Amino acid sequence: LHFCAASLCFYNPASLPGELNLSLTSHKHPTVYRGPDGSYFGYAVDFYQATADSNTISVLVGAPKANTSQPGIVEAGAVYYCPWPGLPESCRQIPFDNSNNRMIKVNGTREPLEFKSHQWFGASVRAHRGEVVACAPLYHWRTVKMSGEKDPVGTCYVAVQNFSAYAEYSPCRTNDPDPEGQGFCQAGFSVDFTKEGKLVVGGPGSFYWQGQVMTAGIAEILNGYSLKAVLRQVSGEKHTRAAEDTHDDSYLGYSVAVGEFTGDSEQGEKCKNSLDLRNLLRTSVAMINSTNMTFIQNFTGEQMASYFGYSVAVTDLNGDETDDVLVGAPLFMERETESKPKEVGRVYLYLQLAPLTFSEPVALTGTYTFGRFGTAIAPLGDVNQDGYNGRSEPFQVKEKGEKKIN
Ligand SMILES: *[C@@H]1O[C@H](CO)[C@@H](O)[C@H](O)[C@H]1NC(C)=O
Ligand SMILES: *[C@@H]1O[C@H](CO)[C@@H](O)[C@H](O)[C@H]1NC(C)=O
Ligand SMILES: *[C@@H]1O[C@H](CO)[C@@H](O)[C@H](O)[C@H]1NC(C)=O
Ligand SMILES: *[C@@H]1O[C@H](CO)[C@@H](O)[C@H](O)[C@H]1NC(C)=O
Ligand SMILES: *[C@@H]1O[C@H](CO)[C@@H](O)[C@H](O)[C@H]1NC(C)=O
Ligand SMILES: *[C@@H]1O[C@H](CO)[C@@H](O)[C@H](O)[C@H]1NC(C)=O
Ligand SMILES: [Ca+2]
Repeated sequence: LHFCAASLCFYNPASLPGELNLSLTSHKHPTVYRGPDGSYFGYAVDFYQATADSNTISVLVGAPKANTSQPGIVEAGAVYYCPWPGLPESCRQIPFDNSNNRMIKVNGTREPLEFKSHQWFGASVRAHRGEVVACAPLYHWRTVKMSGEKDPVGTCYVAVQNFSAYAEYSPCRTNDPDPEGQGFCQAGFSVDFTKEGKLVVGGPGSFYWQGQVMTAGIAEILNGYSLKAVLRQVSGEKHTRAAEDTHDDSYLGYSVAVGEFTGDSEQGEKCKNSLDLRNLLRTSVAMINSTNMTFIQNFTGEQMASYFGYSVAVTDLNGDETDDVLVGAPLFMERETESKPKEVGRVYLYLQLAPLTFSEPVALTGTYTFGRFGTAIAPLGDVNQDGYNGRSEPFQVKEKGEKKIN
């Protein structure tokens, strides 16, 4: 398997609904995939390989406003499987969930237990070997209260063994409703896999928007899974806890990325913590120990309201087999002397020099005013299987409604 240059660009789904332009060899002959108009096809994308030795790669495309075959549900959102190379109409919806809203009997009357319409399924999607996770951060459920409130807890679905089994994982659908609990969690706003294949789910709305990060094993999610188990504690699940209210509005879990930073096989996660109310001038990204979900260290932005941490990515950029960290700040303003500040966006690169020791950040600044450089960063991974995660610029940046991987 060999790809020459790798370059991915797709247009902002809002400006060009329903079309994804993918080019893995050159800009001249891109593969174009098309989804339904208005479905936000292309909102999330990942590459998928059924098994490590499989010689085909396909593309998974999230379309969070797509209609599905789920009875009575409007715009649930979907994830499409697109063979690559493939024709524009070759993408098919992956049947993560074919069912209607579950119902519950409350005080003698049947009521919906959950609300899947407009849930934004496919807003996040990630693949790891033959396993795929996709989430619906705006999935609501009725809560445990008699009064029947609707809380946007969010939910995720996993597919294993090349889409032969599926299970739901909704870590915030718990007995702890309302904004002060996990009711506004929006689990799956961001999601990733650890290298061992554990799931890492970000829920930025828990605990008055302090946010929360959960991890759970795929095997544990599948083991004993039942549609009837609405409130379910997955064994071995770990999560960060509520902190003092000075941490409200931190949005921990707005974005997550996983890497190895301790020199052994342990992994730490990087999670956004965009605004810390103790000090409104500070924005930061927190590194969390995935073994016991405690904070290890924080990376701090240089500019207030630059949205430092809007996106994070972890990959080995310099080929020394240690994970490095990229942090996006898409609203970063460049201040040139005697001119108005220009909002250009910035991406910071931290090279890991030794376990948990990082270089001073190298800043890459956007070139277009209002280009929001750094909105999305994704390591392309070893798509050409040459042992490097890209060579010169193996990250994806968004600028002027276009995404590129070089
Ligand atoms: C989904 O279906 C509804 C009603 O059937 C329609 O109004 C809406 O435009 C459709 N949305 C998309 C993205 O196709
Ligand atoms: C349950 O139903 C009874 C009789 O219809 C009613 O009096 C009671 O208020 C209801 N309880 C709740 C919590 O809605
Ligand atoms: C994996 O699933 C896809 C989509 O259903 C299918 O096209 C492909 O042939 C399957 N691959 C293997 C190795 O089973
Ligand atoms: C992460 O947590 C585990 C379990 O408590 C601990 O053994 C390990 O030293 C921690 N790692 C760091 C870098 O704090
Ligand atoms: C997590 O691990 C760190 C480092 O070993 C330790 O200091 C801390 O107390 C642990 N926290 C919990 C909640 O176990
Ligand atoms: C990092 O930020 C988190 C969340 O704001 C905070 O709880 C933690 O104490 C900070 N850790 C360090 C080492 O500064
Ligand atoms: Ca490195």
